[in-house]
Amino acid sequence: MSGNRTFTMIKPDAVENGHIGAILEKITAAGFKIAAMKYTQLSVRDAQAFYAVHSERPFFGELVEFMTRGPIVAAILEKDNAVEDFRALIGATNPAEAAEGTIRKLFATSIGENAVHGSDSDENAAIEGNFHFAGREVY
Ligand code: FUP
Repeated sequence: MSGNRTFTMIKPDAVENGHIGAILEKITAAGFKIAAMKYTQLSVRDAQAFYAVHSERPFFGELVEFMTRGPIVAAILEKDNAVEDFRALIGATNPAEAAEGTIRKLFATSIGENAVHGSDSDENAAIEGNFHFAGREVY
């Protein structure tokens, strides 16, 4: 059964380019409720831990550098079928392959700087949400 929560980050590129408001508008217009949210900057250690699954990949160093270069917006989002519906809303990892109207198609510039993160499973949504938020920060 699919869960009703997912985790997202508006990444440093989208923050730098002034897209926080437009992205939150797309998210709420798609029916997601905000269960938790914060504006914060990842340390190198945070980014290495968050993306540990990619630690052996050739792009890992660049990914960590990118994700730590400026602030992000981290949020837990709530909706039926949250993980799958949010992945559909953001589009493919590579914006060149993302469907029209998706957040990455609209706001991302490259596969490395792709504007938003969305959890890929209910299990990872819970792990990632717990990484960023204490229980009392989730409503
Ligand atoms: P996604 O689940 O769509 O965020 O994509 P992945 O988990 O596969 O990748 C996580 C992040 O690694 C991406 F958002 C950007 C970075 N990445 C690259 O820089 N190059 C790649 O070829 C694949 C991923």
